[in-house]
Amino acid sequence: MQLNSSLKQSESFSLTTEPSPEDAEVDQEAVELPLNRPSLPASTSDGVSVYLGQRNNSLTFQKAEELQKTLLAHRHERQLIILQDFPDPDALSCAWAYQLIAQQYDIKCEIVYAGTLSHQENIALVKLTNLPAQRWTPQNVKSKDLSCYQGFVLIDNQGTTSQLLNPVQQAGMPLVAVIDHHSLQTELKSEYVDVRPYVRATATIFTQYLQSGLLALDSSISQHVKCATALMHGLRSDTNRLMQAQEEDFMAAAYLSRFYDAQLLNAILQANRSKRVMDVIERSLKNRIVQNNFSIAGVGYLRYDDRDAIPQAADFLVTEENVHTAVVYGIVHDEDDELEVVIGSLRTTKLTLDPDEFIKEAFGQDSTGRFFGGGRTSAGGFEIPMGFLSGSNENPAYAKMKWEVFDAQIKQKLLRLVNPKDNPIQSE
Ligand SMILES: [Mn+2]
Repeated sequence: MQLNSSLKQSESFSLTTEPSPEDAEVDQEAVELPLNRPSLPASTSDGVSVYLGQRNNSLTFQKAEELQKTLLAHRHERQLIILQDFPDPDALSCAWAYQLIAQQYDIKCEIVYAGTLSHQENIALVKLTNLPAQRWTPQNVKSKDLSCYQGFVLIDNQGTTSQLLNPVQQAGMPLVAVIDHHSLQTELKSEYVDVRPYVRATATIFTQYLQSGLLALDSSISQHVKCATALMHGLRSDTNRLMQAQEEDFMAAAYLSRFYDAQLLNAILQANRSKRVMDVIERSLKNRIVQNNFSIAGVGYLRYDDRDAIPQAADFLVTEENVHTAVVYGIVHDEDDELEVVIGSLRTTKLTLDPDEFIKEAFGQDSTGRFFGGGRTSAGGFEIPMGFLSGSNENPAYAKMKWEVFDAQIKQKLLRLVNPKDNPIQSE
């Protein structure tokens, strides 16, 4: 066992024997987690040596160690893990991994999101693995006693895509950790920050934490196997089934392959598309315009629960020959609140196109300086609130006019960048 000497013993970081499973159940007073130093021919409990990519092994170790210190400082607390409103497999699996890591420090975490799980694969993931995520709408968060949480954590997002950020900040809850792979969105005051935009999936970062020893996966514990399967799913779905994976992601997948349940993953991936998703894809095909290898499609109005059809339609449109980038958008409406928001997704296979830069350039910022969207490698998204223009769609002429105005404005903003004449992004 190796322990970094810089860790103070006073932090009760005792290196005694492993706790028995029963002890672990009752109380995890003492946390005994030797971190695996990657620079040494580190060995995990099962005696298999750990290899992390040369470039990042010291960073990973340093980050794992820092996270451990943060968790130690917050023992016996309760934390909220806040995900984006429409959490994807990467976010869900990493939140679960964080929860399991934190449990060892007697930190109780609840995983919450404000929107819906609308992608059939996400629903299957949550159901088949019993993933402990809960929906907290902006309405019912008001009835929650937020004072019982001593901190919150943002995973696979930086708060810009969650409606829960405001209520939680207003309650004065401190931000304990941000762990993400999207480009830095805003300066966040967080005790622990691990934002690595060059990593393809947050699941890769979390797998590296596990490899560093923050949680020793055990194939005989069903929850560990399910969490490893979820992480594998998150990693695959954020790397286009590993097509865009890089060395670090492959190394992470290789490590997870020792623990994950291939049959379970297969069952999750077997989830079929709903008829409504098929309808949105059909609309996107019908409405698309293709210019300079960009495919752009507005799909009109869609229900809140079908919101995830938009990225799925973008995934589909980008597969057309001569298309390298697809943007699909629509007006998503929440029938209860008469709230409407334009939601869009971008998918690209063009290596030189940075979705974060493209979306920020296309749509700019709102009056408070907040960008309407952003992205990561190969994918991005945006949300434009419709404010005063929301609702009143029972008047079909008004609804039609409203869609046409938004459709035209979004197209203008996108085509300004797609058009090679004054396009700063397109190189060839
Ligand atoms: Mn992600």
